[in-house]
Amino acid sequence: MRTPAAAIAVLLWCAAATAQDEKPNAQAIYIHAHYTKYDFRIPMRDGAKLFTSVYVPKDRGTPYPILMLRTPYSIEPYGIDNYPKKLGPADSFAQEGFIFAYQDVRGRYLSEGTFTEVPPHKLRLTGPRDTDESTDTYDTIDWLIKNVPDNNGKVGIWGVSYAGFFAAFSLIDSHPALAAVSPQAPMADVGNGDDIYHNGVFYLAANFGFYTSFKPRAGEPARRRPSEAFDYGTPDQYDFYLRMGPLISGNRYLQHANPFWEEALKHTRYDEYWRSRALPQYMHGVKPATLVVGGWFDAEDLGGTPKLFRAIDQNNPLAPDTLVMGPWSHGGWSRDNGDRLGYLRFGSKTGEYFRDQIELPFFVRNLKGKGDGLKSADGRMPKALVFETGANQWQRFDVWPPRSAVTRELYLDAGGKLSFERPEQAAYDEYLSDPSKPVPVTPEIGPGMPGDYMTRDQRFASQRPDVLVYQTEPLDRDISVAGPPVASLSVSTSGTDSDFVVKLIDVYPSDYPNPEPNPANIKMGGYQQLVRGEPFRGKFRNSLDKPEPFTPDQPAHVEFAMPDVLHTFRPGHRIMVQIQSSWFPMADRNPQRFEEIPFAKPEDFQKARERVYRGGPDGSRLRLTIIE
Ligand code: PG9
Repeated sequence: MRTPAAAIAVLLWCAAATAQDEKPNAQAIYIHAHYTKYDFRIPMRDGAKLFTSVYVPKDRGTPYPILMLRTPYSIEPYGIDNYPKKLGPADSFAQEGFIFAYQDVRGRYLSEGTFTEVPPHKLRLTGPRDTDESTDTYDTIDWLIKNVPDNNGKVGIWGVSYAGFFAAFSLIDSHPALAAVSPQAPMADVGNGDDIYHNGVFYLAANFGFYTSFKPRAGEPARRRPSEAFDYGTPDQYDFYLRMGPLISGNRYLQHANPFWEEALKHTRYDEYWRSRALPQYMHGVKPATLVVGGWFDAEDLGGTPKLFRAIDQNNPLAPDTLVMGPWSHGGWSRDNGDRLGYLRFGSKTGEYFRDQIELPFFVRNLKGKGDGLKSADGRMPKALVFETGANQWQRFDVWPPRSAVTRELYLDAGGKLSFERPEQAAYDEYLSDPSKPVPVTPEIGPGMPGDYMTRDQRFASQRPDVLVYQTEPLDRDISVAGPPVASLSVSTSGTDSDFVVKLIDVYPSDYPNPEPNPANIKMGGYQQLVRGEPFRGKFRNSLDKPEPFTPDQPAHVEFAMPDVLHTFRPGHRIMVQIQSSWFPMADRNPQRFEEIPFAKPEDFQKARERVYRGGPDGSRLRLTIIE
């Protein structure tokens, strides 16, 4: 972009910012020098006005596309003289040049109307003034292209997490000017697989922490007040949640903080309340190019990301769509180098690669008609641009999961063995699951769901008597698993309900080198890296909407798909499976009695003897799609 002669204004702004102790970095200085900010109250079809800040390049006369973010988390900084330190999804976007529009969604901060948590899509509007997030997006785009001077008539939308949900929403009955959308870690199915429930299991630590700080607005539109972090009164969240007891006891902190907490506790089944909030079902007639982005180690919104992509891909064969999955935690691709996470090293700066080689070219191609976008040298568009963990390399596939993947079954066997040969001998292994001593997520004292727990060493769990462990011999060749691993279990419980958590683990050889430097003194020899783990609430084994008790000690079939992976188990490594009945305090505890769990009484939580059957035609196994 051309440098404008606004140096004095920028210097004054820098001086003011410095006086307020905000140190403007080079990017902030660039933004202030090259963009002018305008605030608009954009009218929706029902008259509600949504507050929108628009940053317009100063070199007037050149048409630019509009790149928009819609968020419930505030579009700070407010005020036309206050500029953010970043515009767009990554620093390079401001230099490339776009008109950036940021909007507080309906009912949040300076926007009028009423906010509904994870607002459902209305299949039928009651009249021309009825609205949902799809109409709000449509009305906003319509207004922007008609009122912001020098736009080129094309609009793109991106967003991570909650904003990713709003980005995905924009694909429903989209405005014709909407040309490119990137839902990133979109909360595409919060009732199953994303933030709130996973197969009927409530993600306690994720939600509790969130709702203590994310609260509805008290009245009229207002700026964000500084939020106070919840004081757990202890660094030990395992202990905090154990002492809190049944979920209903959380009401003493949350009842009047956020009604969504109470809604979540009321809707323990995957009922209409959750179904109506799941976006994949509405992905018909998608016209914009889409880039669906997620992190293999995203503790919050991994489940919905591939589901949303699959729905877009299957229902819209002509819409250009690509899935990007990298070795990232929640939103890590938007801020981190991406060369490491926890104790894992990925051999390259995967975050930078995504921002520079994938995200920017995607929007530049689809909004400016410049460059080749994501096309490779041979002119092919990838369906999936996916980082292969274990082998640490990017892969491009023209279908996801890749065409060459074949289904193989990995069977649990006697003596803690795991094998691709089906064992003839039928038997079982058992453990005692005690809700008063649930299996923790990590061995450390700290948060209930650390952001990188999905990369963590599981050796602490192998040592527990209430965790079953099965592993292969050291591998003599690469085994690359692509797509969703499926747990197919034959189990019984002495109670009438139980959870079953299945973890797929990569066991490193005992001579695996430690990282350098190694301040945490981590021992990588024998590291048991969590590749994928997912819990399942047994009473939902036949339907997530119709719970059924177990008959005590009678074997029952429990089958569920875990979120996708692309992971290569290297020669010398072993594949391990762990099975346990709690994963606390990330997952709420099951009293192991058939009942409405949030409202259980403390004395309802009882020990249960869990059996996992192996061998013979019905023995427990993992179904994997393996690239051959
Ligand atoms: N994924 C986040 C979240 C939403 C709702 C409940 C809990 C977490 C988020 O937007 O950050």
